This record gives sequence, structure tokens and C-alpha cells, in this order.
Amino acid sequence: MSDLFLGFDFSTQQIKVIAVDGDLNVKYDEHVKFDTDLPEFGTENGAHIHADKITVTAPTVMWVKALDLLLDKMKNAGFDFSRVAAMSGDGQQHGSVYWKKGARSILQNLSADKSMYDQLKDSFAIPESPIWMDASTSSHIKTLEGAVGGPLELAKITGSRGFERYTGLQIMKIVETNREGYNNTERISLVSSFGASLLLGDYAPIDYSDGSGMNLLDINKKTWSSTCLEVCGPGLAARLGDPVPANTVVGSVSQYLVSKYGFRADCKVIAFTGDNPASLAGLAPSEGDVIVSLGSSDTVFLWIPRATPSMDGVIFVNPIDQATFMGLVCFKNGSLSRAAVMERCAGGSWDTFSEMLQKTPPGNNGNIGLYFDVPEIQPVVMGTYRFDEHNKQVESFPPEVEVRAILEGQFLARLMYAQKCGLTIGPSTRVIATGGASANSSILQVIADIFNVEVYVTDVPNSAALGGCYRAIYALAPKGSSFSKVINPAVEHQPVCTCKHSPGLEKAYQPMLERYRQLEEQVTTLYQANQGNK
Ligand code: XUL
Repeated sequence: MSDLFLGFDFSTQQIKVIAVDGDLNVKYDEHVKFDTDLPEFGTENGAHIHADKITVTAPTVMWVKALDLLLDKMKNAGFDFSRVAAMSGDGQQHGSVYWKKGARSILQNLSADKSMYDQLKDSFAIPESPIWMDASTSSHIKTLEGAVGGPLELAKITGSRGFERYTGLQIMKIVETNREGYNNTERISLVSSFGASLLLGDYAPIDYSDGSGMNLLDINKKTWSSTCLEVCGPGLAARLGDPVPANTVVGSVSQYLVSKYGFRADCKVIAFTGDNPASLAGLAPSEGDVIVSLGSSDTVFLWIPRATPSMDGVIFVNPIDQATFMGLVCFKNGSLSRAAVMERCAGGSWDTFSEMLQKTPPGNNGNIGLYFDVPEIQPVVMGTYRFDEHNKQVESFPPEVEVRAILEGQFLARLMYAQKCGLTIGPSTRVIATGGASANSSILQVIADIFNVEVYVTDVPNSAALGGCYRAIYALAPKGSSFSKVINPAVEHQPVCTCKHSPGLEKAYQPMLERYRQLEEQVTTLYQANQGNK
């Protein structure tokens, strides 16, 4: 029987596992959903939202019990653990786990006749893990940004300005509000390194890529920033351990898992990473690819050679190649805003929407629209703004102009922020579109024309868990192998070139990008001034 490789995804709502063989064929998948499979923890979508609405946590032991349940399900289904050569995985980014003094020795000496939950349930100094949905650390952002010389300086060091959910700020809050809990902590894991620790039976290190989501790691030097550590918590370096590249073999599977489930003793555990970096790996990209994920929110992932810090977007160390970086920009107004225009202007039909798009030329005769139905992340603005070819604000557009305006407005913004994050478009740049709206070829054509590149489409369900499988395979490949050579999915799973850019359109779109930038600045300034006056 050939080797298998496992990828675990500790996401917000569930733990998922996928097994692939050495030819990248998916052989098995299973999951445990927190709300329904473990109702005793009383989570809603995997989280506890506290009374203040901005504090959001998850019970750490729920993740332990979920892993017990998942492994039991696999065993009951007859999964052959002895075929697993290596495994890796990911966790929701930014969430953190606080192991109590003495927990390491319990973790190292688990007994196979009890569950991990039974043995580890009292091992956490802070029972509720802060997770990425938390927004309760605004004052801590000011402290950290202030200490390093402002938000841009923090971005230069750590890849991101301060964000409430980032782990360093969450730690600073714990030091302030629960000093006893912090003093009782011997090790802090991210959700990702926590997942790896449970497989390893020891503390697994934090990897550089997920470590980039903490406002603590110097992403160029690949060491903790001593200034950030000092501001966030006393004795923090010792509690975090040294970070490692994402493709590090952190050890062999725990004796507990060997005895209880029949893993082979030499099965390797590869460092876990964050879910977004893992998704990048799961999409099997090539260097320089731009991934545009079109979902209820739109996310642009970039594989970039250098870190270009900015106030918008974030930069992580690249999980595939630690000498390069991964940029990520997320936009809240994605498919839902497009669908609202489709409903309003095209009678609820995407086919009609596409036909209407053909009635206006690329560039929309100079009309530009900005559609932010919910508060946007960047720019910080809300509302709908329409401008004619003379930059005069107008109340409405004819329906066919509106249809083109929303697409052009959104993808000019995607391009502009991707460029701020370090995107340079060269002859080999590909846009890989994924997510629900990537099935709509008229939307893809607008992307191809605005980015001035070919657009490929890929549909990879569970790309994060799959990224764990791929990273496990890659970590065992000979040193120096290129990821895209080792991870080369069968042709039917490769991205397909779906749209070529129309020649000559950069003449229309380059000046339009500059106009978009100015108009966006104008509406944002006005919006923020109005908010300030309220
Ligand atoms: C990324 C982020 C989320 C989490 C949860 O910065 O906060 O995408 O990783 O999936």
C-alpha cells in the first residue's frame, strides 16, 4: 500500500482532515463540527461572543476533544494510520493557546488508555483562547504602534500595522487583565502550532508564516522583534519558543498516537501554519501568481519577492518559500455587492447581467462607481458613489452602466491594493481566480482586462487542508526542490486558462486606475470627516 499524507485544518467552525497519496489523489476526508458534534461547549459557529460583542474566544479544550473525536471517527471507518508517512496542517490565524506550567510533561507522557481531552483538560492557564474575530484590543494597538514609531513602522517590522486580532496585542491584553493566568503560562501556541503539538506530543514551534500574524515577528530577520516582545509581555520570548520555517519537520508522531491509532513510529509531523498561508499552498501556485478569491468577501493573495509594507493589506512570510513573501488583501464588499446590482439592474439573472455588460465598452465611457454596502476594510468607507466622465458625482447610472461600473470599480480597487502590497505584473504573471464568482466568465473578462494578464480558474475545495497534505509531501522532498515541481497536480486539477486580456485596453485602464485612486481618496476623506463630525 502506498504512503498517505494527512492535512488537518483547525478552522473556526470545524476540524477537517484530508488524506492524499503520493500522486496527490484525495483518498479520504472527514471532519468534526464544533457546534453540532460538541454542543456541550455552547459555541456559535465555533466561537463564544462575549457580552461586549467585541471579545471573541473559543474554549481551548474543545479543539482537543474535537481531535479525539476526529481520530476516533477515522479509526471506526477503518482508516489505516500505518500508511501515513507525514502530516501537517493549519489553524485559523491569530488565535492563541496558553499552556499551564507543567503541561509539557503531561503532553509528553499521554497514556493510550485515555483520551487526550481527559488528560489535557486542566492543562491551560487561560481556558478561553482569543481568536481572530476578537476586536477588543484597540487601546493595545496604540501602545504597540506608539512604541515602534507608528503603524507604518510596525508594518515595516512585522508585515502588518496593528490589528485587534493579532496575537501580540491579545497577549498584551491578557498580561493587563489576567496577570495570574499569564504568569502561570509556560508556553503560548498559535492554533496552528497547537494542532501540531497535539500530534507531536510536545510543544511544536510556531512557523514564520503564521507567526507573521502576531505583530511580533520581524518578517525580514525571521526572529521575534525584541521591541515588540518587550511591549507585549514580560518573559515572552521564552513562552513563544523559536520560530521555524513552515516546511520544517518538527519531529515524529507522539507515542500516544502510535499506540492508540496505529500510526507508524517514524511518521513525520511538519510545522503547521495559518489557514490563509495553507490555502496558498493548497492552490499549488507558481512563483509570482496572483490569486483572486471571489467569495462573499474578495481576497487577493500575492506571491511577492519582497515585503512592501503598507497600511493596507498584510504581509506574511511565504509558507512555500521562506525567502519570499505572501501579501493578502481582503475586501468585505465582494459577491454580495455584485449580486445586489444583478438583482436591481438585471432582474435577478446573471445571464442578463452578462448580456448588459456587453452593451458598454471597457472603461464605461468614463463612468466610475464605488460600491461599499458594508463598511469596507480598505478604504475605510461605506456607501455608494457614482461619477461621470467629468468626475462629477451623479445620483444614478443607467442599468447597463451600473453593471459595468460595479465590476470595474471593484477590480480597479483589487489591482490598486495589490500593487500597494508589492504586486508587479510581468509577462509570466497569472491571475488565478477561485471561489463562487469565478464561474462567471464576464466577470473574469473584466479582471483580465484590468490586470492586463491571462486569468486562470481553479476550483479547489478545502484548499487549506489540502495545503497541509501538499506541505507534508514537500517537506520530505529533497532539499532545494521547487514546490511547483514536487506539487504538480494531475492536469484535470490544474488551473485552466479561461480568459485572455483584450489587446490595447491598458490605454483605457491605466488612466482610469489613477482616476479611481483620486476618487476613492476623495470619497474616503469626506466620509471620514462626516463620521468625525457625528
Ligand atoms: C486572516 C484572518 C482570518 C482567519 C480565519 O487575517 O483573520 O482569515 O485566518 O480564517
